[in-house]
Amino acid sequence: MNKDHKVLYSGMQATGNLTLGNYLGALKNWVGLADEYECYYGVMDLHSLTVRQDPPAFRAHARELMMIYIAAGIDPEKNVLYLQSSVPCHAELAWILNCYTYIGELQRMTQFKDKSAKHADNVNAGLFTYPVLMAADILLYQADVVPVGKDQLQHLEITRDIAQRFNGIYGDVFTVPEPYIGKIGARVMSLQDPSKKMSKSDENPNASIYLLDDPDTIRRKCRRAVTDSEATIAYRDEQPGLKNLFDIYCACTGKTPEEVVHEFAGCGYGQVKEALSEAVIAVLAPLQEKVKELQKDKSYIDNVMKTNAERAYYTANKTLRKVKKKIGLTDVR
Ligand code: AQP
Repeated sequence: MNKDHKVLYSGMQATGNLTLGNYLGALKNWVGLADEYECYYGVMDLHSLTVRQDPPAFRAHARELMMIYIAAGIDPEKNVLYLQSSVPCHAELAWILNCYTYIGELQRMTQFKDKSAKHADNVNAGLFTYPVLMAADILLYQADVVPVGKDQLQHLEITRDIAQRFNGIYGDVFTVPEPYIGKIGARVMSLQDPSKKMSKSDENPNASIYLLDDPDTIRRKCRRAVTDSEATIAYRDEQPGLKNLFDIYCACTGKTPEEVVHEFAGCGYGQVKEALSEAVIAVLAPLQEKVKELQKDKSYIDNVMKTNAERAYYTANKTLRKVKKKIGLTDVR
């Protein structure tokens, strides 16, 4: 890892099985960034607690996410890959930053409104203060850039506001992060409702292709994907289901929408779905193979989690100590 590089921070929640959306929209684009940036990628298990988790499944998902990061090509020696909960500084800084964040700011967050509507029986305080924990995640590592999807931009904005407010009082403590302007990943929509994004917490398993789905399951889900009754091969907003299938096909094959429309001219939707499933299977096969290998090597993953947690802690604690000193907390160690 090159310490002279700018710092990049990102992560994924360990809420469930990762989808093709998580892969094509984020993970795939993280590979190789370590040549340009000092990269930190968290398995954001503390964030996942805003929704009730089944403890054994949750633990397994967090571990599996770590394996998927590595299987996707993110080298744990060139990047820092770690479990958020293994670095206690996150929760500690989040508490401090809570005291520098206004209720009104948090009330404006659209994700809070969406998620509290979705989990109306469990609108907990963690769901409300989620953006403060996210600010702590980013600011602890003095991140210069954060690759974020459109739906997370508002959270990055509040992170910047909190950092600027804190710096305004105590001097330059935090780097104020910018959104990462790089290759933008594909936005993958639900196979069952193309107006919604493909999401790991979708209750309908046919809506998402999971990264570890076997080939037959992928073929079945593609066959059942919602299209339209126009029976026209075109790439346009009026045919959102087909457009989504083409977007996924383009992301998997590297082709452009024009090339793809040309390729399938005169075909039925069945042929598009068949070609799509084979393209997805081909993209996921090497990743699945690697995950299988990693699953057999328990001590390797244990060791990655331990050593990377230490590397992350070293950086995070440096920032936290500075923060504590600035605000007047006593350091007795
Ligand atoms: N459908 C998608 N298309 C493109 N990118 C996507 N991402 C998520 N879904 C799509 C990107 O994946 C990263 C991980 O996000 P996260 O785990 O923090 O949670 P999320 O964005 O809320 O993703 P999910 O799958 O919808 O999770 P749940 O269901 O747990 O809320 C982000 O970079 C995101 O942009």
